[in-house]
Amino acid sequence: MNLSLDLLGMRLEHPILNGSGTFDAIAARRAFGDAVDAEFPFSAFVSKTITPEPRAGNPPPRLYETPSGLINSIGLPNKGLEGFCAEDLPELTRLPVPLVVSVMATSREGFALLVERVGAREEVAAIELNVSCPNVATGLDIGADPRELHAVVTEVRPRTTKPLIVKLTPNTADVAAVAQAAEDAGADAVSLINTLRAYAPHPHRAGAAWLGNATGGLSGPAVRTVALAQVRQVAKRVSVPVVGMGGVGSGRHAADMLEAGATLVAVGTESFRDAAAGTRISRELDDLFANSGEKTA
Ligand code: RRO
Repeated sequence: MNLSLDLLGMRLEHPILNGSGTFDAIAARRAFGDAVDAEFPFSAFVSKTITPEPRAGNPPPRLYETPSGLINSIGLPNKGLEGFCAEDLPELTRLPVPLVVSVMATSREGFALLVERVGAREEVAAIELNVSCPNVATGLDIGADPRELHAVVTEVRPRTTKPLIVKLTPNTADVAAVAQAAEDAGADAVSLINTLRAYAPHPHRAGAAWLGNATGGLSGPAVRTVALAQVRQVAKRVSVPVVGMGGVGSGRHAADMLEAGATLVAVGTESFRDAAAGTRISRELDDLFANSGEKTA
């Protein structure tokens, strides 16, 4: 079967991408050499989220394993806009697939700066806006509030001609209303879900938190059915393409996302167990379609 598609100005060999922050392509190349580029697991690469200024990230511990899931509280460590453009962008440009850069800020101006600067680089095929954070001026979680999100996307939309993908948070009352606000303000696509807010109690100290930052985000198989419900809800509401993710670990899971209304599927936590999961899942999806005779069966 031919799973390739043209979407958001990108030629994609199959519908499987990585979820932002779950596959470090630069570290993989350092460890495995050019083999990583020769059989890259994803049809496009989404970078770890960057912010305007460098960040050290959260204090450890940063990970907690749950039954069928993983809580992370990484806290967005990154080199900042300048460091990313100078050091990481040249490395990521060598990848054999289109590059999507994920950005996050705590103000409309911060998002505007990132989008303008990143969007001006011809190596960048599309920009993902990670809105799972509060606006420091209004105190509202940008991705949890339709009006706040509408204002952010309206601010950044005129600053680039590159496709804008808005990465939605599941930690909101009405994810479809937030998705609708993103589309109304000019988003070209939405992606979901980011992680579900979660708390891990310390195993030995009563009342204490395990994670250095107390709370984190849950991902992995445990969130897959939540993700499917939200992808269905959003895909029914918006007409822009939906990138579905959350606990996808097999071709069958990817097919479930497509049936729920996604056009592309991202793999996240599964890549920690198997760095080649993207390749396996796209092959399994291919086999499923070949055997069923149609793409949506
Ligand atoms: O860096 C993180 O802790 C993090 C981010 Br930016 C995100 O969007 N989702 C997540 O689960 N962790």
